[in-house]
Amino acid sequence: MKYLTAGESHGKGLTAILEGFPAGVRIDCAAVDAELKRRQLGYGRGGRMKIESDSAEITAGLFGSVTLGSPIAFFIRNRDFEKWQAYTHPVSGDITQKKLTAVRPGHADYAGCRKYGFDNARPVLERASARETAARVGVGAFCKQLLSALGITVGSHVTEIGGQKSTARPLSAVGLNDRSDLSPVRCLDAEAEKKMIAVIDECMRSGDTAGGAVEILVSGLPAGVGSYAHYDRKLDGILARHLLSVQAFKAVEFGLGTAVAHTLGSHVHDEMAPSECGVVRNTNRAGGIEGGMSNGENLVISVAVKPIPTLMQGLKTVDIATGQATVAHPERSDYCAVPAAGVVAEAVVAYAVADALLCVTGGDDFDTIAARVQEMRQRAKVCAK
Ligand code: EPS
Repeated sequence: MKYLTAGESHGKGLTAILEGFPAGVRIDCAAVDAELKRRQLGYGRGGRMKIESDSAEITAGLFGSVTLGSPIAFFIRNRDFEKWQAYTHPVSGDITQKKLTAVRPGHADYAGCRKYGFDNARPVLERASARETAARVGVGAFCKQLLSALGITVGSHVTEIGGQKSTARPLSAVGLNDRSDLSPVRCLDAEAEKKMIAVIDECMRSGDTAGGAVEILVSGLPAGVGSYAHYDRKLDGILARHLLSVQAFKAVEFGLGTAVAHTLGSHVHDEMAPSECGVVRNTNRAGGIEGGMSNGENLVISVAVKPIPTLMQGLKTVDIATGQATVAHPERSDYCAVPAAGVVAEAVVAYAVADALLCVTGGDDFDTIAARVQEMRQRAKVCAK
């Protein structure tokens, strides 16, 4: 599969095209919108989320809610466009009337201006904005439904905000979002949740921002997705590439992650024992991936999210119009988007896992793919005999 997104944060809206999605998948279109709504929630968002009410207008690739195997296209309208169209209308807008030259450290503003020769960071930030992640969540929502029909579930929860850590480590993705979505910061640890909210409150008072970390679980994925045989088919490499392409995602870990650097092998690798249904393990420190392939355990992926670079208190910078020292432009933004980042990460993981799975199964239609997934599951059992 492949997908494209287009759209500026305050332009008309976001367009996505998902190509290579199999035929014969019945899509619950309300569930696509429900995913978009989940991304809009979370404590610490700014005023924009009160303006938007994201919904995907599906324009191609389905008849009667069933996929055709043709490219799927959808559009998510930006309500804020009404206030911005004098500047951002694709035909008549004049973006020179909305200049931003006090570039924000940590944002794409400066490098983007240098790259494209702009004297105004608006065209850069309009596209670099995390608004684009709404389109990715839409794409991921289709992939989640394909995976779900194959018995594969993706879920997430927040493990850290502003240095406050959750101790919860769920054992399955099944039912995970039902619990994490109940929390305003999508955290399963009630004590940590209070402290995370307090950190965000402090950011709102002081004009600062908070980053954090999210954990994504995938349950039900059969062994053998990805490959040890060539670098570009390794599942961990594929997942890392997709996750690190998301705005503000700065690090990706699988299982024990960076702790492998200071842990001996006897406490890193997951010992195996025979069982009726193949192999059992008491630990999953590998996070479900060995040799670039799923090994039949849950995928356990952690992502570090940086604090948003738009600070109300402003950081020291240079005005690219004058070359003079100044303070970065403070404007409406989020104080913390880590809860939403979990929803985005789920979507990106769902796409990457679905794509890697289709590479292994082949097949253009759902029934062919489902039969192949069934064979992959059977093979793990047969090996044990
Ligand atoms: C963003 C700045 C804020 C966020 C936005 C990402 O938007 P605005 O400038 O309109 O206040 O709310 O995120 C979204 C709009 C969204 O849908 O997630 C940025 O600069 O990246």
